[in-house]
Amino acid sequence: MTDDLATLQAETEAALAAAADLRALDAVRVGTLGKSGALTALLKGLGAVPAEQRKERGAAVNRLKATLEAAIEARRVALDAAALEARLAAERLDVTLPPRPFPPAGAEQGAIHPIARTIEEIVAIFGAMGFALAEGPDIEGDWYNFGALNIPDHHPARQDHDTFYVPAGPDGRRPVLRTHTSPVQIRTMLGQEPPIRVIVPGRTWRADHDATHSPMFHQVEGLVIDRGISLGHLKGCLVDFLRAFFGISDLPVRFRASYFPFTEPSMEVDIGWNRKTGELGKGGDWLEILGSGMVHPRVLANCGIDPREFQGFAFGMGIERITMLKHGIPDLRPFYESDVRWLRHYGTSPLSPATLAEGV
Ligand code: 2NL
Repeated sequence: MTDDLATLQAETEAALAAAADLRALDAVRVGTLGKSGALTALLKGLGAVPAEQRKERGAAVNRLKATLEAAIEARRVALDAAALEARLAAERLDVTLPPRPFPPAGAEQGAIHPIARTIEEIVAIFGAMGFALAEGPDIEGDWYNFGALNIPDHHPARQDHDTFYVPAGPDGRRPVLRTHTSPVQIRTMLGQEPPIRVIVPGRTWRADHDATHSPMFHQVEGLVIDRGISLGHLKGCLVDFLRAFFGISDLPVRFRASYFPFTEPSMEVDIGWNRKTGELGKGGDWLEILGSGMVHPRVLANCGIDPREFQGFAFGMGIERITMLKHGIPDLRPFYESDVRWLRHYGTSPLSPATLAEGV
């Protein structure tokens, strides 16, 4: 190797050894192999070498090029490894540290509102049975809230006295604040093919206001549609739900014939309790807890489902009511008053989500 090549090799190797990081390395690479690099200049100069020396000189320059390329790559691998080592050392986690205090020092612990908690519990129970969560708008069209559900035009629930209407728009239709969550099931049936299994919690509205009624309250409804669905499925599903929700494995449950325009047959569902003490599960008295039935064939047809092929059951209950029963809450009004003493007392920790592991 001629002196100039040996010098370039020695200088470049010294520069590589001195390059402390990937940026410095790149500067060496550009200075050697880049457009105006030292080695590139040697390659460009080959044309000026006398013909008889050109072959040998060309081979020597190209050997040096390969050598330097390999040296640069080796340095890059070494610097990469060193950078990773440094990151691993700097970002080391001590998994033996105790958890940070929650809430942080000086902050107040928040709590999950009992209504939200009951919804989480219901969704956990029905979720384990294969139901999907469905939600929809508070402001509904008249047909979704009443018509599709086989509720006749003259029905009291449709009267201005019982229901909140929004002033009519340019099309003359009056939107309604949904009086139940059923319009979400109507939308579900219109939007997807059976089989359908949905659980539908949400805010609902009725023009009622006294010690046991609020104009805004919460409901949860459920809907199952498939081939061959029977009252047996309805009963098994609701008995399992009530026993899981109230945490009483032998809770007595009674089905009693009733009437709803959207189900046929219809049944109220009662649970056993002691009227005097309020204790659930024993005592020989019955307490109405929810409404249910087989989806009326006209409701299925309204949603484009052939009632000769598909059957279903549905149910609905008031969330405030079952929450008050489960936790012995005596008064409805504090649910909406945001009194932190009440919330602290009846709220649950945000760090203990509802699961079925030890009962919800
Ligand atoms: C109650 C009773 C009920 C339903 C709700 C329903 C929904 C569709 C079709 C058929 Cl889309 N039924 N929902 C059925 C029976 C009873 O609620 O007492 N709620 C508080």
